[in-house]
Amino acid sequence: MASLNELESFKALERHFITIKDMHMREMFEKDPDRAYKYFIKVGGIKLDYSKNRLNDETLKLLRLLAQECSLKEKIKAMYKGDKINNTEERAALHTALRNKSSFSIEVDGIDVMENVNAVLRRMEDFSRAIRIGDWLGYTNQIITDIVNIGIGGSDLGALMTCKALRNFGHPRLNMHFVSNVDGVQLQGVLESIHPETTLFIVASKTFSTQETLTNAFTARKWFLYHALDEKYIAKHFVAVSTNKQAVKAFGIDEKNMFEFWDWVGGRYSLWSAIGLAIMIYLGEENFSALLEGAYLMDRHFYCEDFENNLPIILALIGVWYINFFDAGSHIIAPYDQHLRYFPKFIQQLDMESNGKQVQKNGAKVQYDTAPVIWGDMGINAQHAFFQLLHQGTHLSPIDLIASLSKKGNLPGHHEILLSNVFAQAQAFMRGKTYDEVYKEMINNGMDKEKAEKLAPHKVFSGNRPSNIILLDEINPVNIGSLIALYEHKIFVQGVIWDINSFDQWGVELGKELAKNILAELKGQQEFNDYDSSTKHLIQIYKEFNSH
Ligand code: G6Q
Repeated sequence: MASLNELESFKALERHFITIKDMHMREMFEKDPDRAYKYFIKVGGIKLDYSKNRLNDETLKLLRLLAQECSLKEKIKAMYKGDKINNTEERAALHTALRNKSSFSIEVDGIDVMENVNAVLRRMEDFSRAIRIGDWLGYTNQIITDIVNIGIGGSDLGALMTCKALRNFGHPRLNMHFVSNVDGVQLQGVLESIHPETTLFIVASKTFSTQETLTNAFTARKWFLYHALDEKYIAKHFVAVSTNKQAVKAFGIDEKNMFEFWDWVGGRYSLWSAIGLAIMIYLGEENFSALLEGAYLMDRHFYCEDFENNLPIILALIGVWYINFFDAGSHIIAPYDQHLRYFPKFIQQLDMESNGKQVQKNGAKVQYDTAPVIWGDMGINAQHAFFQLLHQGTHLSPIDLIASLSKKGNLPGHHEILLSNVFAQAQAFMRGKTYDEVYKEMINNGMDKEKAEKLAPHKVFSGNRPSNIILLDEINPVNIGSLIALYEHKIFVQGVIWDINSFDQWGVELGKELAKNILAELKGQQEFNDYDSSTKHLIQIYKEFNSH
């Protein structure tokens, strides 16, 4: 594919950008009050208001042309039918197969994957049911009360985020724990709060070779055996989720206690697979199925709907507009619902690990920006912290404000406050406050002219700062499934536009590789001399500090 910036539609967008870049959204709303209705879309239980963006019909038309010129339609089809679109690892990216609720078969290397997908789902269901109804007993015949998921990155964040998001649907007896950090403080804290007789450990690792996960898993195993005294009890308290049968066996977990998935499931796209075992145990098989249903709904929408009415495509193109034309280097995710507190973290991995790339699929260096820095936090708290920069700082930082419409479960009076803040923030980002408005307000409040003139510049908000408002009808498994799939597809579309491989992650390798020698050095097992002076110095400081 030609470089993005050489495409006709890209050049047309560059010309169009010059005509629109200084236009204020206030003006756009005044000229076209209909934009609130025009730039609004609803899919299932998710609504998007994208009217508060620096764009018009022409912008959207040109962005859609760009998507066409990048063969987006064909590339969506290729992903869904199992083509090996992850070209550097020669793998398909088939998370859509994991929630394929249709009866269509999907093939990889000529083999229908749906049979295996459904077989593992059935096994997960049987196992989850047994834990939930108390049929699965620990080594002293007690029911399981605590689940500890040991995994990191894609084998942690999806399950953690979803369990927290859907806490209201969780089994009241089950306490969920997630251990990812190799800093023993985390595991120790969990071990101090659980009992070996009533705990199930899920060791979740696609490769089953991840240092942090295996270290935590071995420590947990040791702790368990210290209490249980007999290895035969491991089978009642440890299960594995992995693609690597041999390594699971070598760890001492029986194959019948292993839940399989496949190399075509990327870590950060894996919560729909057996990696979601913790989710299924906590929520139950029906709610897990509803989660898949919600994702499937978004998958169908993404596949079938034309570009103009396609939610993930709209979100993706708006993002491209800011990144490649306005030079916006970051994007903020701000949920206004306590359940979604891990959502920014989850999207941070999903987006930045997928699209934080610097070469096109053919290896040529990109001549344009790719993924923005994704950051964010609970919106309501962030208003009292970093929103200052978003309102008055010098960077253009587009933001997604995410909230649920339903008051259900909230304390009286709280939900209205929450939602009024979502709407007010988006309004403030868009409108801002001019010098005249600020000045007049101060004079009307009785301030003297001289003081008002001094203070006014500090109280000016330039506005014209873009936001998307994403409203969920309510927080439930279907809507959470749709929301996650929405972002997955948004990220995919952007990867297609930038012609990068969204499904590999070579960037995480170098540090891991270098850590091996340094670890041997810190343990005093080996000495290497080819470090830079800073690394050498740091190693020396550590050794000296711990030598007495
Ligand atoms: C995700 C990444 C990465 C991965 C972890 C854990 O897409 O590949 O976050 O999930 O490094 O890997 P394992 O599941 O193999 O332990």
